[in-house]
Amino acid sequence: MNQEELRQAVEQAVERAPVVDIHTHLYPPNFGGLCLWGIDELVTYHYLIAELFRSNRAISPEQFWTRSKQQQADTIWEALFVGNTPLSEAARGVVRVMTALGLDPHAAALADARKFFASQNLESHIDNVMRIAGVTGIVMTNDPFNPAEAAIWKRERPANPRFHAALRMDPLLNSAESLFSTVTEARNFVDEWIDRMQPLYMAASLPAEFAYPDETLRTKILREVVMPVGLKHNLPFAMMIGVVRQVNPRLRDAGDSSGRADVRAVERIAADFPENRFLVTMLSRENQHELCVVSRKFANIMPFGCWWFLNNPSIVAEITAERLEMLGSSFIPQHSDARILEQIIYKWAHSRRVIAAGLYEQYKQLSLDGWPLRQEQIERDIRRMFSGNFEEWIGKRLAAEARS
Ligand code: HDL
Ligand code: ZN
Repeated sequence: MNQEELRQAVEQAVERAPVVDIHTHLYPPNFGGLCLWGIDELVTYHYLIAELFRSNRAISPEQFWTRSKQQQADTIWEALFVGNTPLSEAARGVVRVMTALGLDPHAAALADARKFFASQNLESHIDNVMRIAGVTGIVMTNDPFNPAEAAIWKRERPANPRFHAALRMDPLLNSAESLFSTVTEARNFVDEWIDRMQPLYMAASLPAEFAYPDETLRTKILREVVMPVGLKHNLPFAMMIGVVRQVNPRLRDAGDSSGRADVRAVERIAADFPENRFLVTMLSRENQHELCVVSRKFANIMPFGCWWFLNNPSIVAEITAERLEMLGSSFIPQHSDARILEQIIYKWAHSRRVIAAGLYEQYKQLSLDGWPLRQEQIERDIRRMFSGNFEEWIGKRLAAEARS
C-alpha cells in the first residue's frame, strides 16, 4: 500500500472496529433515573456546567442549582451555543451528537430537540446510538454504596445484555474510618456484591496523593480484601488515580480537579501482587509517560483510556503516540466515561479519528523502516486495542463483529 492507501485502510479499520467501552456511567432503562439520555441531560453535562460560569458571569452556582433541568439546559444553551461558539470539546460534542441524530445544532432553542427525544422509544434509541457510535459493549460504574443503585440490584439485574457491571468501591478504599469492623466483614461485603453484580472488574478512583504501601487503612484494605478477592474471583482491579475531589464544592459534580500522582505506588502494588491483573488510568497529563514506563516493567498492568480532563483530541493524540512507541498494541487506548447515553457518539467519533491518525503515523514509519503493512495486520492490531486486550484481562469475549 502507498501512504494514502495505508491512511485510508487505517481510518476505515478504526472506524469499523467494534468497541467495548470499558468505563462509563451509563445504565440500561430498567435502572430508572440512573439511565441518563436526551438533550437536557446532554446540555447539562457537568463539564458544560463548569464552562457555563466562565461565559455567563451573571449567574451564580447557587442560583443555577435552583433552576429546573430544562431551565439549566436553556441557560447553558444560550451561553455556550448561541451567545458563544461551541469551541470546547464538551460543547463540540453536543454539536456532533445533534448532527448525528439529524437535529440542528444551530437552533436558537432546544424545543425541536426535546420533541425528537420525547418521540424516541428508549430501547431502540439505545440500539441506534450504540450502532452510530460503533459500541458493542458498555461497562457501567456500579456503586453498592449508593443506596438507590443498591436497591435496584436487590430487585433486578441490567435487562440489556450489552450493559456489563463493574464493582466500584471508592468508599471502601477512601474512607478515613473503616466501614467494617473486621476484614472478614469487608470481604463478605465484596463477595456478596460480586455474586449479585457479576462484575467484569473491581474499580476505585484514588486521590492524587495515593501512596502504597503506607500506614493508612487503604493499604490494609488493598492487601487483605481487594487483592485476595481479585484472585479468588479472577477479577482485575481498575485503579483510577489522580483525582482531587471537590476543589470547588459549589459546582457539585463539576467541582473535582486533577493532581499529579506518584507512579511508585502503582509499581509497588503491581510488584507485590504479580498474580493480580490491574487496569490503570491516571488523571494527570504529567503521569502519562511514567505510566507507560511502569507498564513496561509490570505486564500485569494494562493502561487504559485518556481519562476526564485528558479526553481532548490534543491530549489523546499525545498519549496514544507515546503508548504505541512504548507498548506497541498492548494497551487499551480509550474509554468514553460517558454519563449520558448519546455522548458515546461524539466521544468515540472524536477518539477514533485521533487514534487512527496516531496509528497511521506509526505504521507509516514502520513501512519506511522496511515492514510494509497488510490489511489483516492492521485489523488484528486494532481489534486487540479496541476489544481484545480487555477481553484477555477479563477472560471472556464481549465484542460483536465489526460494523459494516
Ligand atoms: O470517578 C470517575 O469515574 C470520574 O470519571 C468521574 O465520574 C468524573 O466526574 C467524570 O465524569 N469524568 O469524566
Ligand atoms: Zn468515570
